[in-house]
Amino acid sequence: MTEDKPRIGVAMIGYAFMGRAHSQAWRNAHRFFDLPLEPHMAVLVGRDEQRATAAAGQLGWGAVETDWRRAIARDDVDVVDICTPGDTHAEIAIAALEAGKHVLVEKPMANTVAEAEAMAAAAATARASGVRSMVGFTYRRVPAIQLARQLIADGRIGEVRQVRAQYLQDWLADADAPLSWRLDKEKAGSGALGDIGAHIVDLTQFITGQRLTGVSGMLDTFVTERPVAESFSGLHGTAGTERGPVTVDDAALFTARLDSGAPAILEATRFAWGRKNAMRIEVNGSTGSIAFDFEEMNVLNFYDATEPAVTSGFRRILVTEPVHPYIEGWWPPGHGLGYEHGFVHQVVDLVRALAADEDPAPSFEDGLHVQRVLDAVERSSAQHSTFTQIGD
Ligand code: SOE
Repeated sequence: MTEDKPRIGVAMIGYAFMGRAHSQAWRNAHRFFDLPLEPHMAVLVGRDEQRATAAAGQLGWGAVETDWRRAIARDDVDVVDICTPGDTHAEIAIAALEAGKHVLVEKPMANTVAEAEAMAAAAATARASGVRSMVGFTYRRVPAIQLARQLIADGRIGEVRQVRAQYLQDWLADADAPLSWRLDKEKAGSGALGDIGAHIVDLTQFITGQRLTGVSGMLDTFVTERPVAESFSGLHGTAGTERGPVTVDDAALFTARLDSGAPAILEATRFAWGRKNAMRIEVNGSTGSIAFDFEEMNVLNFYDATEPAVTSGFRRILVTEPVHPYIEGWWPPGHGLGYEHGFVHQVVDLVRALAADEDPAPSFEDGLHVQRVLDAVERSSAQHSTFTQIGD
């Protein structure tokens, strides 16, 4: 412990892919940024004591609990970090808030609008007592995304005319890739729509400063049953001989309108062979465009239509200068950041907000709106609301 820094105790629930990403953030944030409080990784929660104990040792947690209820009751826990599948988010978050613990919950915030509404209500009640809450949309904390938001807010592309956002992965494009909780509606709430579509809904709103007000969607499931996994590492499992049903969407495509009436088109799929984590957003304005692709996450492409034709073109901004958000904590220009740094920046912003007794963003209200968008896409797809058959 740093002598003059008070501690903030953390309990993390769940220790798979997101648990690993969050753990390195809790370990590193105060070592790379000047924080008013020093995170203390008090306890990791996992149902299997032996496996959780091994994970705690590897990831740097001080203790293990097999029941999250005991973890949120501990006096050395101030923040509860929920890294479990979506079907547990509401129960754990509401109990933690009611126990006076700040809450960070992974995206999507919940599996249903009703759960998200209950979480937002609990957050509003807890806020009155200074207990804060935040949703883990980490891509907001990529320096290039922060720069995109700033350029738009500063009017550098004029009035927002159109948005196109994609989140393309291919880890399920192999029909024999085994089942995981992300393919089970009971556990995950939805498939590509909530798992990665939630990110581009949040980012479209974050970058433009506008909310989605209406959608028209299409959901498809290409592979309806898969092998049951015998074991897992990250997103990839080892197929067994049994097979089971896929109960979620494989691809989500939808159009939307923003507050201003501007149209947007969004697409989320885990079947895009060759695209590994291509989270892309392009905003076209009246005097320019910005374009971002997470597979080149240190770069923002900026087109200024007011430039003289002789020098016009997309400018490739390497967002690694000390003047850019968060870079002050890291490396010299051009050295670049990775996927894990968004999680560190999330801890930095959360700890600074808690120390200042301020609400971190995105809030549970923001998470509830994203949930409402996801639900509207599902309802629109089910109703074929604007799908017009083309007669022959
Ligand atoms: C799987 O699609 C996944 O791990 C998402 O669940 C994460 O939110 C995203 O950051 C990476 O891909």
